[in-house]
Amino acid sequence: MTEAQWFREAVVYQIYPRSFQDSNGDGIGDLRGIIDRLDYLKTLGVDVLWLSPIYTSPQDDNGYDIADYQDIDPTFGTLADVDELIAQAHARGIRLVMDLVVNHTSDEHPWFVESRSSTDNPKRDWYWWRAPRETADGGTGAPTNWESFFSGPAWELDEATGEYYLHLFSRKQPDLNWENPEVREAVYAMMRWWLDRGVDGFRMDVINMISKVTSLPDGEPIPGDSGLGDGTQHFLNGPRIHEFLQEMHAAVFEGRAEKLLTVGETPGVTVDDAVLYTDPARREVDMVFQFEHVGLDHGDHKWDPRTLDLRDLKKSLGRWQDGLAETGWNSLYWNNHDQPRAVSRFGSDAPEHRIASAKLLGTVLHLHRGTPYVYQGEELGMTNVPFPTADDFLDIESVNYYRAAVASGSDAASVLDALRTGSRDNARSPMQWDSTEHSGFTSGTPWFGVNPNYTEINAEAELADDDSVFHHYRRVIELRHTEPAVGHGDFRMLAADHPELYAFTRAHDGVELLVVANFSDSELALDGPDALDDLDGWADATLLLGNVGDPTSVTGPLRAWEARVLR
Ligand code: TEU
Ligand code: CA
Repeated sequence: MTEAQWFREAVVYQIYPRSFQDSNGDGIGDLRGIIDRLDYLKTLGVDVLWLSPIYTSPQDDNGYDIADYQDIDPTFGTLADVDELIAQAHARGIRLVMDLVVNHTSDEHPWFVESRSSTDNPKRDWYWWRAPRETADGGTGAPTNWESFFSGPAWELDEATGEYYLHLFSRKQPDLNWENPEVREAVYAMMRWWLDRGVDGFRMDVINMISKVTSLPDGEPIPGDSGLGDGTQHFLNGPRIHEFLQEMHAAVFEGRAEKLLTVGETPGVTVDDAVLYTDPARREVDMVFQFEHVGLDHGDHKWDPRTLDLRDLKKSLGRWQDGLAETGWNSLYWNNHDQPRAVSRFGSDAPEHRIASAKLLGTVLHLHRGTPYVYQGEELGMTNVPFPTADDFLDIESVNYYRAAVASGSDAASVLDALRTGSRDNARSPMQWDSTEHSGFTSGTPWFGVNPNYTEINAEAELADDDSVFHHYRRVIELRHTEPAVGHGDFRMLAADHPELYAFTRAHDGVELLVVANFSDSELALDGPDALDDLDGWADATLLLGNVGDPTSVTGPLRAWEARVLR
C-alpha cells in the first residue's frame, strides 16, 4: 500500500468542538476539552480527527463564518492550545484535519470590511459585488433570483455603496470571488501556514461552490410566490472547479500530499463528478462527501420528509460503490453536524431496538469500501433531540426556515414537526459523557441543552459494558485495521430488491467477507423455502462480528436490527 492510500484503512472522527467537551465552565466546548478526551478517542481506535471550525468568528453559523483564518476564537482557546492538541494527537498516532471554509468568509473578516468600504477599494473584487438590476415593475432588485440555503435571497444590498453582495448562505457569509487570483493565492498561503503548523489535511466546506458561472444567470423559479430561483446549476461543480482544485493541489499539497487527507464537501455531486474530483492522477482531493443518500428521505426539499425505502438506500450507496470501484475513493458517513442522528434516521431509536440498530448501522457503513466518518456520539448510539417548541432551535438554517415558512402561511405545527425530523440541531446537543449533571459536558450551563436521555446513553456506561455500541464501534474499527478485505476488498451488493435485508460481500486476495443486516423490527429467515440464493455456500462461515447475541452461522434467523460479518 503506497502512502497515498493510508486513508483506505483509516477511520475519521468528526468533532463539533462547541458540543464536545467544555474545560473552563463557560458551557461551550473547547480545545483543552478535546485534549482531555484524546485517550477516549484512542481507545475507540480512530486514526484521524476532523475539527469543525475553531477560528475567530462571530458564530453566526457556529463558526462557518470565519473572521480570521489564522487565529483561534477565544471561545475555543488559543493557537498555543491548537499546537498542544496537534502534538498530543500525533503522540497518540492520530492525525488532525481542519475545516477549510473558503467559499465565503464572515462579513466581519477584514477582507470583507475593506471590500465593502468603497467601490474602488483594492479588495472590492475579492467578493461578488453587482449593481442592482431593473425589475419588471420599473424598480431595481438583486442581480439574480437565487435563493440562499438559509432562506431568503442570496444577495444583500449594501446601502453605503448601493451595490449587492452575494451570500449563498447567511448575509453574514459573503461569497469570496475565486475568479480573482489574489483571493486564491491568499487562501493557498493560509493553507500552507496550517500545514507548516503540523495539521494533516482539510475538510473543504462546500468546495464545489467556489466556481460560479460568471454571467450570473437566473435560476429555475422556485414554486410559490417568493420570486426566488434555484441557482445551484450556476454554482455547483462550476466551469473552473477542477482548474481551481488542481491549482490548489500544486500550490499547497505538492510534495506532501501522500501523508495528508483532503475531503471535499460537495453538495449535488454525481458519481461521475466524484471520479473527476477523487482520481489520484488528477491531483484534486482524496475523497468527497456526497449527498445522495441523505436526500432519499426528502420529498421536494429537506423540510418535506418522506419515509426512506431501504431499496433506494442500497441502490444509491451501491451505485457509489460501483462508480468509484476502479478510480477514486468514497467517503462513508451516516451523519455529521448538519444531519440528524443516524440511529433516529436510518435505524430505530425505539428503546427496544436502539442499541442493536446503532450497531447495525456501524457494521454496514464501516464494511463498505471507502473511508468511514464517525460523528461525535454516533459511537454511543446518541439520538435526535426532543424539541418541545420552535424556540428550542438555535441553528440559523432551522430558525430562518421556520420564520419564512410560517410567514408564508405554512402550518406552524407541521413546520415544527419537519424541524424535529431534519434540523441540524439534532446533531448539536452536547456529547454525553456520563450520568452526572449536564452529562459531564460542562460544569456550567451548557450552550445547548443536553439530551435528557444522557442518563442512559453516555460514554462512561458504555465503556464499562463490553456489549455497548461503543465497543461495537471499537471492534468494527479494529476490523478495518486488521482485515485487509475491509480497507481494500471489492464490493458486491446482494439481494438488491429485498425490502429489509442489506447484504453484500467484500473480496480481497482470496478472502471473502459477507455482511448481512436486517433493517427491520422483525426476525428475518435466511434459510428454508425462501432462502436467498445469494447466501448459498455461507452455511459454515465464521462469524467475525455480530451485534445481537452470538449466532452460530449465517443460516440462522436474523433478529430485528441484527447485522453479522462472516468470513
Ligand atoms: O454545509 C453545506 C451544505 O450543503 C448545507 O447547506 C447542508 O447541506 C445543509 O445545512 C443540510 O441541511 C456546510 C457546513 O457543513 C454547514 O454547517 C454550513 O452551515 C455551510 O456549509 C455554510 O458554511
Ligand atoms: Ca469552554
